[in-house]
Amino acid sequence: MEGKVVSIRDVFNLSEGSEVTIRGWVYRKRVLKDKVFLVVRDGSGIVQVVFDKSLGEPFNIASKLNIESSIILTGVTKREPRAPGGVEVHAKGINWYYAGYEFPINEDAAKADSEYLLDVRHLWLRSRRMWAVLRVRHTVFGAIHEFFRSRGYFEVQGPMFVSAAVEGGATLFPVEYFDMKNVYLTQSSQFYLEVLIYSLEKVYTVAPSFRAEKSRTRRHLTEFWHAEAEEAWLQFDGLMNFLEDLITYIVKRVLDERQEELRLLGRDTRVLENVKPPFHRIDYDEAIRILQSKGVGIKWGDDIGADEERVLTMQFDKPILLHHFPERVKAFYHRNDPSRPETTLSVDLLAPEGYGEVIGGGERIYDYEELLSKIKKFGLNPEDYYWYLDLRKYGSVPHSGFGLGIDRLVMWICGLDHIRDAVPFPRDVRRVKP
Ligand code: NSS
Repeated sequence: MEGKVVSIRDVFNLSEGSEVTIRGWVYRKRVLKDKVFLVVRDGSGIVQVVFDKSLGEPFNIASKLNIESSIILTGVTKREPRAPGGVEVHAKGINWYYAGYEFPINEDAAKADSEYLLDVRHLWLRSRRMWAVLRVRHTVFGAIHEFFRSRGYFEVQGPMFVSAAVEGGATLFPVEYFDMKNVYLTQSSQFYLEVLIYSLEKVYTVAPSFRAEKSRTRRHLTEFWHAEAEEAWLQFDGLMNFLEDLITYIVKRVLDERQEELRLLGRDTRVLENVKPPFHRIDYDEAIRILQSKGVGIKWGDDIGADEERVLTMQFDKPILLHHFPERVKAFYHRNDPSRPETTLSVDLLAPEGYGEVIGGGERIYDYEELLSKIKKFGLNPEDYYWYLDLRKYGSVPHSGFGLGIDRLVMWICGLDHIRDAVPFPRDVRRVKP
C-alpha cells in the first residue's frame, strides 16, 4: 500500500525534489479551480500538499476529502516560501484514504464556546494547541522521573483507595466499597511515601490524587497528577534547595526540547529562561507585609489563597519559595518550628506571573507525642492514623517531603489560562466525560 513512509517533520530536512510517502490527517483544505491545497498533519507536524488538476483522479479525491480524513499519499518536495515551514509536497498520487464524516469542529465553533470544545475533547485533542501542550506535558513527566532517579530516589506506588484524609475532610471523595464504610479516593500518597522511607530512604511517586473540589476555578481539578517525594534525614533548607533544583531541571528540559511547541502556544519564554537558583525566599510574615503594602486586606494568621498569590507573584520575575506558614493554615503533619512554634517548617513554591502555588511541602513531625497531640488538636481521630503514628514509635527519623501538582506546572510552563487545558481529559465538578 505504501512506499517508505517519512514523518512530516523529516520532510523539511530532505533535499528539494525528494520522493516521499506521508500519512496523516487532513488539517486544512483549500480548493481552487485547478489546484487543491491540503495541510496534512501527523504526530510530528504539518505540511502543505498541492494536488494539480492534471493528476486526474487523485485531484478529484483530494477535492472531496473532509477535514480529518486519513490519508496516505506520495509526492515530491519543493521549496516554497509561502508554505508553512518553507517546504511543500507536490502530490503524485493518493495510495489510501478514509474520507469519513464531516468534522464537527470548525474555526467558528472553536472560538465560540469552550464548553463545546470540552464536550468534543476527544476530537479537539487533535488541534495544534492541544498537540503542543501534550508534547510539553510529555517532557515534564519525563523530566520528573529523570531528576528523581538522578538523585537516587526510588519510584514507589501507594494505593488509590484509602481510609483517612491527608489534606482535611472537606475534599474527600467517598467511594462505595463493598460493605465497608469510610473508604475514599486518595488526596495524596504522602503518608504511604513516609512509610516507605524506612525501607528505601528516598522515595517518589507520580500518581493521580483526587479532591472533591466543589467550585470550578482556573487551577483546580477533581483528579490531578501529583509527583510526591519523601526523604529520610532531609531537613528544611535541604528541601528548599531540592525544590529549586527540581523546577530548574524540568523547565530547562522543556526549553531544550520544546521550543516549537512553546512558540505555537505563544509562550513568552523569557520568564522560563530566568528560572535558575536562587529563587526568591520569602517567609509568611514578609508576604503578609508585602500584601498589606499592596492594599490587600489580610492579617497575620489568614491563609494566603489564589488571589493573594496572584498579587505576590506579580511582584517577582522568578518562582518564590514561600515558607513558615502559621500552624493553623497548614495540615496537621507539618512540624512546628521549634524556635517559633506558632509557625511550621512548611514551604509552598509559587510560580511567577500570577500563577501561584505548584508545590506544597515541608518537614514532617517525627516525635510520637508531638504528632499525637497535634492530631487531637486538629480534631482528628488518632485511630484513623494508627499506622502513621506507628512510624514515630519505631525508628523515627527527621524527614521532609512535598507534592508537586504536575498539571499546574504544565499550565504555567505553557502559559495557559486554565488548568483544564493542561490535561487531556479534565475532570471537574461538572464533567466526567469524555
Ligand atoms: O494539598 S497540597 O498542597 N499538599 C499535599 O497534598 C501534600 N500531602 C503533598 C505532599 O507533601 N506529599 O497539594 C500539593 C500540590 C499543590 O501545590 C498543587 O500544585 C496540587 O498539588 N494540587 C492540585 N492541582 C490541581 N487540582 C487540585 N484540586 C489540586 N490540589 C492540589
